[in-house]
Order: sequence, then C-alpha cells, then structure tokens
Amino acid sequence: MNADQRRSLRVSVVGFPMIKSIHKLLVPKRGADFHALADFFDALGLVRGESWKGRRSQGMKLDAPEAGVEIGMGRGFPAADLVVECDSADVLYEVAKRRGFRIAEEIADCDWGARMFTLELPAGAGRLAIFSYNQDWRAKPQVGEGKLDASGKRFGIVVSRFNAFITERLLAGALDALRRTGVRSGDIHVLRVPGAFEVPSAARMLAANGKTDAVICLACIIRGETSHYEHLANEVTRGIGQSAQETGVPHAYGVLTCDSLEQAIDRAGLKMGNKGWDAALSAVEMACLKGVVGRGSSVAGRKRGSRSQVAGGRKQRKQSGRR
Ligand code: INI
Repeated sequence: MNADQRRSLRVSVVGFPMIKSIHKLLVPKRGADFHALADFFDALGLVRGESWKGRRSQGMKLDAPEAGVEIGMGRGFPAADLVVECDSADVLYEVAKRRGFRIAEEIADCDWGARMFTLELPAGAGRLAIFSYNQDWRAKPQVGEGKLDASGKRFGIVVSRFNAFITERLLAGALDALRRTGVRSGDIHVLRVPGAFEVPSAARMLAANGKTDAVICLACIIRGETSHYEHLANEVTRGIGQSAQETGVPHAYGVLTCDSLEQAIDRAGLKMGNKGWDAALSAVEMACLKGVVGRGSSVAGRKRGSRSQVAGGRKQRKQSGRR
C-alpha cells in the first residue's frame, strides 16, 4: 500500500468521506455515437468539464451547477433516464427542434408548476426529460448597497492640523467628493483638531449631535524613529472604530499611516489618489446604506415569517407536489 492509499484509508476510518459528484454514465459503442452525445448535450447548454483520452478509454464530463439523486413514487414522473432542469424549457424545446433532435413527448404544462418535454438521446442511450419551473422558488441572497447620491445628507469632517501640508489636501479631496455626490456646502461641518490623537473625540462630538449622517476622519501619521507612531496609529484607529460602533453613525477612516512624507504625498493627491476623496465616498455610501437597511427595506426590513418569494415558492411547490 502506498502513502496515498494509506492516507485515503485513514480518512475513511477517521471521518466520513465527502461525496464529490454524481454522474450519469453513458457508454456508447461507436465514436460517432460518442460525438453525437457530446454535441447533443453541448447544444442543450451543459458545460464541458474534465475530459480524458487514454489507451483503454476516452471520456468527457458535462456538468450542471446542481446534481443529485431523486427518489420519487406516485404518478406524474417523466418516463426518462435523465432529468435536466433549465431556465426555460420552451427555449430549449425550440433549440431541440431546430437541431432535429427526436422529441419523444411534446412540451406541456405540468400540474406541479413547470413546463416539460422529453427527448430521445442519441445512440439509443435512453430518454432525457427537460423541464423549467414557472416560478423561481429558490432562495436568492438579498443584496443591498448604499448609493452614491448624498443629496440631503449631512456630513461632519474632522481634520488634524498636524502635517497640515498633507491633511489640507485630504480635506480638499473629501470636499470635492461630497460636492460631486450632491451634498450642499451648508450640510458639511468641518472641525479642525491639533493632531490625529484628537480626531476620535471630535468625531464622536459630531456623531453624537444627532445632525450628522456620517463622519469623515482625516489625519496623517508619519513614522519616526520611536514606537510613538505605533501607539498613536493604534489608538486613533481604535478610537474612530469605537465612536462609530457606539454612536451608530458611520465613520470613514481617512487617516494616513505612512513610513515617509513621500508616501503621504502619494496618498494625498499624487500617485495613489487622494485618500480624503476615498474616505468621503465611503462615508456617502455608508450614510446611504442606512436607508437600505432601514424599516420596510428589502434587506433587513422583512419580518420573520413574512411571506417571501422563496417561502411562497416552496409552499407552492410542496402543495402541488413535483410531478
Ligand atoms: N499627530 C499627527 O496627526 N500625526 C503625527 O505623525 C504625529 N506625530 O508623529 O507625533 C502627531 N502627534 C500629535 C498627536 O496627534 C496629538 O495631537 C498630541 O500628542 C497632543 O495630544
């Protein structure tokens, strides 16, 4: 027994081996049938997976995103050796007709909420049923994101005077981004503070005043010879995060932590863009996210147990009973 065999034996003894895939095996006798089957499944849109060509055999896999064994009893099942679900059985029915595939059963409505037809597989390999559900009952992720339209929103900007050569450029970038996303000048409140260390406290003052939709924090910390830099950077970062968490008001992090002045210049409008501008856009997006996640929204506003498309679809599927 070699090392690989010993390892796989150990897996099956120690833990339950995971099933990787399920395949319907078709073994045509002639090369022409092999190619006819490959063309047939290609035409229906199955995706070509791995293939091999050896001395003893050749083969290819045609994959679908989902596969499995279905055990059913009762009536209404298609008389088929293989069943494929697709987006639109009607479209594939037209493809099959155009390609001259042999149709065993015409397309028709099923009482379980689907459209279905049956084809003869090439090379006498059996029958294939193709169906699509009339309603998409599968769970879909609820995706939400904040828009970049900040009109009517109010922003606070905290900017440190330390390294003003850099931070004034960050401020200019942030103001530009806010104006371009529709913020009125009167809705922007700028607070100047001595250095980065003071940024979190000032940010909290703005966040707590009840009139600010998001706070933009701008500072520049440049590494010196001492460990002061690390302490300062950590504390400023922690403080900004804490203020955001505790007030529930989004805070954008526009604090440069750089090894040199050159690096800072690059991030204040030169080679690496302007981090003030970036921070302002993040603030706008986060300020708008509140509306997306708020009550009655598609993301978080749905009450538990309320009828979703998914639950409705499942219910219907259960009631009608597939096939
Ligand atoms: N403040 C900065 O914004 N950047 C720095 O690089 C910096 N350094 O290196 O010391 C800095 N120090 C000042 C600090 O933020 C406070 O303003 C000061 O300690 C007073 O509390």
